[in-house]
Amino acid sequence: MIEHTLAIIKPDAMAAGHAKDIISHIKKHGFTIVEQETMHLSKRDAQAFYAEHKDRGFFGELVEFMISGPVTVMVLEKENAIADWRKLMGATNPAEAEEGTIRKLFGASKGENATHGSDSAAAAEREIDFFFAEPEEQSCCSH
Ligand code: 3AN
Repeated sequence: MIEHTLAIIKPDAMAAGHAKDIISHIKKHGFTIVEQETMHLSKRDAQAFYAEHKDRGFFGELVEFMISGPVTVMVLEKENAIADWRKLMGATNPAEAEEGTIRKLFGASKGENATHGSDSAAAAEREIDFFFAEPEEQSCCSH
């Protein structure tokens, strides 16, 4: 089934100049980028986007990191896009990610791990709407 998923190139990878390489990986693996926008999230945006993690110990650190610089937010389209993008990103912890995955290549730590990807169909729908719904229905952004 053709699916859509939300991908984010996080501030660490943007600052290190890896965005182009990550985008070429994405294209090489058969994804079509149907939306793409570079923006600087506000604190409110980042807190809302990661609301499901608000009770986890790293929430404050995660929010501060995600607003520390610009991010590139994309909607990816492909057969089985949600699972395939998670697979191409690799494990949350780059040290445990498989060779050749984006987090293995470009991630530094569990927090600074280069990219985000929706983890389910429900999350993909919510996250895509968060950034790309019609303006009057959007939760984000200050851009
Ligand atoms: P994933 O992004 O692989 O779905 P989750 O859902 O476990 O990973 O974590 C959500 C976000 O929180 C990830 N983007 C990750 O970078 C961050 N995160 C997870 N664990 C930690 C941690 N121990 N310290 C800082 N940030 C973390």
